[in-house]
Amino acid sequence: LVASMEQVEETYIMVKPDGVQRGLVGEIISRFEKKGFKLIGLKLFQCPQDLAEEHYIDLKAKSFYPKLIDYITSGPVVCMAWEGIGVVASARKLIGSTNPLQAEPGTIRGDLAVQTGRNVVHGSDSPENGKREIALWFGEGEICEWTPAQAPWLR
Ligand code: 3AN
Repeated sequence: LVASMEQVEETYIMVKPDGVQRGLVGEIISRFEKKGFKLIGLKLFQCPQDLAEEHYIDLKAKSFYPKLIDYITSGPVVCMAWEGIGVVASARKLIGSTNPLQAEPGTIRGDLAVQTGRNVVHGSDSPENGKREIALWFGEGEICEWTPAQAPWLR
């Protein structure tokens, strides 16, 4: 576990329709930027039914699955790919528990949400799922691998 925390990973983070409609997009992006992760993909996107079903395929048997699909397709989402050392687990910590009432203050859900069915943000739960979800939500050419410039224009 310690070794995996030192790996450069990629995670899929998504502001859900409630987060977009409540004007929380900037605030949520900000949490990951300030932590020091690198943004490598970003778009506003209306999720089609089939993509929602594929994304949540592991939850297909759950009673709340139809509601979950309705929720995630109810309006545009903001799709993000973030890269960094241990970014998958760290992003989950920044996001907080699935049930916002149990999420610690200081986390995104702890600070900004009340209900599990409206928990404003998604984050991949493993490096494997990070890769899978980025490939699912982003097309070829939408992920930008970049290195910070030396910024000579500041001197
Ligand atoms: P997390 O998003 O914290 O990884 P998961 O993967 O267990 O949580 O669940 C995926 C999504 O399914 C949650 N973000 C939430 O929107 C929804 N969900 C999970 N549990 C419930 C539940 N008991 N009732 C309604 N929706 C749920």
